[in-house]
Amino acid sequence: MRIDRIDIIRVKNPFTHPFETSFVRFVERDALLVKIYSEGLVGYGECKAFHAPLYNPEDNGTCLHIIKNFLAPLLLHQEIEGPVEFMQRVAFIRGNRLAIASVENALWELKRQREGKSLKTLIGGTRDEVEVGVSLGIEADISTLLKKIEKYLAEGYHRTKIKIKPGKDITVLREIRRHYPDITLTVDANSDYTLDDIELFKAMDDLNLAYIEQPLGENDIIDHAVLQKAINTPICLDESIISVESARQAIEIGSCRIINVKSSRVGGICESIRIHDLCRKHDIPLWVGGMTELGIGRVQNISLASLPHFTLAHDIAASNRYFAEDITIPVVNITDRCTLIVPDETNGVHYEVDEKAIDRMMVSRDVMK
Ligand code: OSB
Ligand code: MG
Repeated sequence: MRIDRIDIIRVKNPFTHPFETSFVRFVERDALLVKIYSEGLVGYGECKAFHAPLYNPEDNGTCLHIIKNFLAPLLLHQEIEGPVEFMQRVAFIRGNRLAIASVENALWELKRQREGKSLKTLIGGTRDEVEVGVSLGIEADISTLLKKIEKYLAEGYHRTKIKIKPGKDITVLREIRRHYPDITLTVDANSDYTLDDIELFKAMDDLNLAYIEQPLGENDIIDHAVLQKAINTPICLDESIISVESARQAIEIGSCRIINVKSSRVGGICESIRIHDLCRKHDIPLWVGGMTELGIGRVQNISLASLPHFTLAHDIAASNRYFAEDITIPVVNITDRCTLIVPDETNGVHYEVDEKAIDRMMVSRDVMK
């Protein structure tokens, strides 16, 4: 395909309720959209970076710079076969995976349209629908959190994940378990602890958590292996898994027993498929992680989750879990079984981009042609 024009659109969409993690309290989704024009078609990719480098080293500013000055020039007015060839062209770039993934995702979307197939079919997905879990932020008090848990359990969410940070962890979790002894419960520390906290994690073994997500730093895969040997609860790595190589190393030294895949964090769908295949071989269960994405990213996550070894509930909530308005038609919504139907060629499930909604949310636009 020939690439004719690339726009980078910055949008802001307010959250209906603030979402607090150990690293920041989000009040809006500040995101970049990459819009690639090719031979009369348009493919969008959503960049999953945030306004600041808080979750990983990239942010919207660095992504805008990388896309504009390094990625777009590799494509503009050139022929390219698709996302696989794009990944070969960007192999010289170190890191900057969120930026690379946003363009890679847009190229998958163009490939999908050109071939008249679903993303599920293109990547070899096998599931018709996928189960959804909810990720709940840190709240000022336990009663507010308990009310939220109740609300999402009533909606049928298959797994309840609670964000924790030092000082807001074991006491909160014990209280949740007192009210809900049997629910599938997990925690996400977003890298906010160290091995000095090992006794705290040992104490969590009594809480029957399905997993503890990313307790230690992004680069601490050795310390994660030490921690995993000291506790019974499985560790699920998020931030630490940035490539198939880092997944291989983490599995080899026993840093985790579960992995959450975000196609953005690992540089795209091509790399996500490699991680999927590796983890399938090693029997490491997988689920698709979320970044409070807008609809474009959310829809691509649903298709990724259709791969056979994504066996655990995903952080791909209904759009209304975060937003009053979104950028797809229809907006992503759950079934009465709290699942998401994976779009394919036969089931009539199809999402269009809501250009008018994007225009309402737009704060800037860079055009390259
Ligand atoms: O660590 O999984 C995470 C949100 C922003 C950044 C990192 C994470 C999260 C979530 C929310 O947990 C998942 C979602 O519903 O999108
Ligand atoms: Mg996480």
